[in-house]
Amino acid sequence: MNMTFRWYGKGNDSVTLADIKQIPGVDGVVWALHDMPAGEVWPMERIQEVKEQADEHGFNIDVVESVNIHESIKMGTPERDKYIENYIETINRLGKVGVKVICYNFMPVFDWVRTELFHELEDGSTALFFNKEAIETISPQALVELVTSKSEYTVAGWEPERLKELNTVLDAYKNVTEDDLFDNLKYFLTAIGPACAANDIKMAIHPDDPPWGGIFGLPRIVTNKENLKRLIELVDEPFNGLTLCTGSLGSNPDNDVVDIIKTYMDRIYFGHVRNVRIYDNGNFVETSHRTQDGSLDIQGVMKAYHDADFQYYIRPDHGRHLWNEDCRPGYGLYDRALGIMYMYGIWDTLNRKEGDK
Ligand SMILES: [Mn+2]
Repeated sequence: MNMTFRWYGKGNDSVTLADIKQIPGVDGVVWALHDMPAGEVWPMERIQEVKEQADEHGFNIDVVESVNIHESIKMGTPERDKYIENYIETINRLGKVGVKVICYNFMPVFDWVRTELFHELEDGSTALFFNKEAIETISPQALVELVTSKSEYTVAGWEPERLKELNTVLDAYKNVTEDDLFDNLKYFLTAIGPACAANDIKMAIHPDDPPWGGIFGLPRIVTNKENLKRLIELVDEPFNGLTLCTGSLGSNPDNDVVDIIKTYMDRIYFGHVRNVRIYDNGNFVETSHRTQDGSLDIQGVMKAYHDADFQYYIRPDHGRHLWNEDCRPGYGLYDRALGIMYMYGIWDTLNRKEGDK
C-alpha cells in the first residue's frame, strides 16, 4: 500500500505540504492543476513545478486526481476527437514526470452531489450531507449556488468554467442514455489506450457520487457491481481500471463495498477510503473513518486490501470539519489525518504476525 493525501496545490489549499509531512506514513500527494479547464493540455512547466514542490518534501506525485473529461467526450459530439487528442498529450506529459495513475470520472455535468456542506453531527463537527427529498425539489442552478457560495475555496468538480454553460449542457444531455455513456466511454478509452500503455499509466475511473442516475434527469453509469464489470469489459486491458471509492459506492446500501473490492481487486489502482452513515429514508452523511461511526465496514475494506497485498495507492477521502478548521469542504487536515491513523492502525495490526514484537 502506498498512502497518499489529496493536495490542491500551493496557494489553493488550507493544508500545506509541510502539514502533510507531519502525518505519519504519507508517501505521496494526489494532485492536479485545478485551474485547467477540462479539455486543455496541461502546461509542462506547471507539471514540473508541482513535481519540484513535492520532491522538496519527499512526496511522490504518482497519482493525479483528476484530469477532467470534456463534456463533448461524455456526450459523444463531433468535437470530442480534438479534446481526446489534448487528453493524450496531457497523458504523455504526465508520463514524463513518472505519474502512474490518473483518476477521472465520467459523470455528466455534475461531479459529486450533496445538499449541505456543513451538516452538524451529534459531536458538534460538521460534514457533507445528502438529503434525498431536497434533491427532488431543488433546481440545478440553486444547487450550484448552494455548493459554490458556502466555501471561499473552489470546490473540485464544481469549477466555475464547468458550470457556466449549465443550461445548455443540461439540455444537450436530454437525449443521452446510459448506453450512450458506455459507448462514449469505450470510444474514449480505446483512443487513449496506446498512450497509457506507452507511458505505463493506469486510468482509474471514480464511481458516480451518489451512485444512481436520475438526479436532474442525468444518466450515470459507474454505480454498482454489475456496471463496474461492464466498464472493465468495455476495453479489457490492464490500463482500464478503477478508483474504488467506498463512500461513493457505499451510499447505496445495496452496494457491498467489501465484496466489490474483493471482486475487482486486480483492476483497482486507487482506493478512496471513507465512511458514510445511511439513514432509513435514504439520506446520508459523511462520518469519521471508524467502522462504528457509519454504515460501512472500513475494517473489512482495509483487510481486503491487506489480504491482497495491495501495491497501489490509497487515500483518506473526505473528512469532517473539526476543531473550527478553516478548510475546503471535506478536505480539512484534521479528520483526514485521523482517517490515515485509523487505516494504519488496522493495517499495522494485520501486518503483525503471531510472535512478532
Ligand atoms: Mn472518492
